Amino acid sequence: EDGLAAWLRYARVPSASRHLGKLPSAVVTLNATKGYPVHTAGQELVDGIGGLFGKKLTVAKSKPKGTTATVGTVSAYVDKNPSAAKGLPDLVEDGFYLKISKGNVLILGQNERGALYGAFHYLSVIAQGNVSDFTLTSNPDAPVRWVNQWDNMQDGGTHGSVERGYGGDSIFFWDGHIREDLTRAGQYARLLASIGINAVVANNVNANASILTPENMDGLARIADVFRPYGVQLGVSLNFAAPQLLGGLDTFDPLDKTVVNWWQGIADNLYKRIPDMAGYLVKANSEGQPGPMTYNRTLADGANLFARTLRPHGGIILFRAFVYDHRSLNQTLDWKADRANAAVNYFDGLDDKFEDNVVIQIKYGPIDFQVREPVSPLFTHLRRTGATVELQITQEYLGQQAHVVYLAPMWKELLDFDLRVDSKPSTLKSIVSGKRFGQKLTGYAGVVNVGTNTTWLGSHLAMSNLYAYGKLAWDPEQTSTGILKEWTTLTFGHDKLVHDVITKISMESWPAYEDYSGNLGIQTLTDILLGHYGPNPGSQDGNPWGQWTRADDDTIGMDRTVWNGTGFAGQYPPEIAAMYENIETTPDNLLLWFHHVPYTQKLKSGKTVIQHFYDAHYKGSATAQTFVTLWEKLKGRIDKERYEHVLFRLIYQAGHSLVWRDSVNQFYFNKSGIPDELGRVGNHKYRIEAEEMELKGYKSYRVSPFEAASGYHCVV
Ligand code: BDP
Repeated sequence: EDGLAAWLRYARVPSASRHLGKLPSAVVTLNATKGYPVHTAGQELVDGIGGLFGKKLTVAKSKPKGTTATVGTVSAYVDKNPSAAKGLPDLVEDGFYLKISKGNVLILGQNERGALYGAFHYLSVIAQGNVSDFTLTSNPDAPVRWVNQWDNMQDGGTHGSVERGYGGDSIFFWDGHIREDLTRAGQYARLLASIGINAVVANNVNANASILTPENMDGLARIADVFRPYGVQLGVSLNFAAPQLLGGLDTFDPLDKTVVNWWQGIADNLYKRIPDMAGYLVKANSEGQPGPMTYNRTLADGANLFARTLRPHGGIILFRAFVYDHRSLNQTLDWKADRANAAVNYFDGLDDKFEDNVVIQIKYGPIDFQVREPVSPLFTHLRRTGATVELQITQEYLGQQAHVVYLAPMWKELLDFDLRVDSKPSTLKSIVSGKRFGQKLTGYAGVVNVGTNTTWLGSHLAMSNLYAYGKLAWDPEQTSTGILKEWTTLTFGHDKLVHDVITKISMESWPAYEDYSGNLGIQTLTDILLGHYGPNPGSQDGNPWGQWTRADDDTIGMDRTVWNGTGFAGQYPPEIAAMYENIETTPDNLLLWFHHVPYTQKLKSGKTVIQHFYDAHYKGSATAQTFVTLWEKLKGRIDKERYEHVLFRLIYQAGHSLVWRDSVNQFYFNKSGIPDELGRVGNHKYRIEAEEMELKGYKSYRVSPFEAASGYHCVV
């Protein structure tokens, strides 16, 4: 079990032979064409029921004798059975209808993709051991359910790396070109289709203009070809300066006629090759990327340029709200500088300026995928223009797949958060479903940096995050534990102990990580300038990328109030602004996000901030130690390959959580000089420093930041 099949293993269910009578004997596909989703659905049903139950199905064009699974679009079905139309429910785009009755299965999609989703759903239900009759109508909560890969076409001129990818090289690119062998890309599309994802942007948001050469456009068409059987559409990230970088024009001004024509040519050429292309993703004027503001044009001018070239082809553009100037934000120069303010400021006044095929893609929080952020207030400012929420399945700031962090509970908290627009219920999920403000194009974008590693993400357990992302984008009402249960059964089988252990580890993992990496809303205290991985609280301040802690010897936290701080709290609707403005009503877990307080500030729990820091870091890392012993209970209950792989990582996580604990605690102890009430911090009297031992074949090195190793040294 190398992980390649993920949750689509179709492993034999317990007592399979007892259920054979409740299963179809043949598959009928309606108007199926090879290379399109209805045909794929037929194939999956044959493979799935064969694998799960050992029953070999035949594929028939018309109704054979015996029980059948019929799969197709509603219209194909109604063409053949006009009288059935009345009994069928209303489906929205990509939705499906399932009717299971005594071994006969009817799977109808609003479109071909919906039919495939229905087939995957049916297979998932029976894989979980449920072969009883049921009827289900399932419609997606939002139309945009995209994945963004951050794959580079080339890296130092040699191969395709993945920015913030922890699972190997790109499955799409190699050596500046699209790979010849796209088998993995097809397998990826299959996984994504099974969780309702309908488009993938294959190249990095920090886009290389060379993606648009004729040769690479041909390559993109080959990617679209391997996606198409699964109903996954291709999207492309653009470099705003491509007219200049690639096209040889002397400008990339979005209002310049030659630029507009150049981009129209690009859209026409792409759609000639890929008639069903989903559209574009654009990162502009952010972190050094070019954009319309270079020419004093608005972000709307920039987005609309692409929207208009896509309109004749039916494409859409996801335009990112992650816009800020990392050079002008230097808190040492300006106490009020706050990157969190950037998105709302830049998009101010633009809501009614966007074309209707523009969607604004907004990261869940105002900064950047931190372990705890408030919901971005920009969601409340766009009422005419639709928004997608950008989630990060890749655990960039959350342990990079070397730490288990099950993210569904965090996403649920964000999606359920009520932003109280106009003092009315306004949960994030109701905004990104389009229900709250009535926009048509809204939804979800997930950064998923899979790679060539057979585990896809670099860790078997991290795949529950990808699964949960798709499930929540389809239906945000599902529970974190319910999704996890499904995923565990499909990935590891039915053993109760396996379920108990994976549930316990997963559900404790985000709180534990928050506890040992950065609590009370101070954000993930990672190294901010390099890899965003290990602890380096000192690196957070005094640089323009800034997740700033504003820590000094007596105080900590970022004052984002209107009355005294950066004013960020005032970007929320009044009820929420009032809650965050006041220290008494700000929840403890966001205290340091919104307020600058003494280390001795009392929390609602009665503890001081600094004592909470110390305790939380001990608590979180203690929880991580238990993951190892919990997992060890599963020896012999799951296959050796995955057991060992996960165990190795959990042991590593347990150790690294101690490094986190001691670094962060030591750092704030040094700063504040306030001792830990329990005498633990800075007191390692039973610890033996490796560098003090006799070393054969090892050398001792000084460590930076010093607090990341006891005694300032590590041994390598
Ligand atoms: C940051 C990542 C960087 C991305 C950027 C983005 O570190 O690699 O390019 O976000 O989302 O978190 O554009």
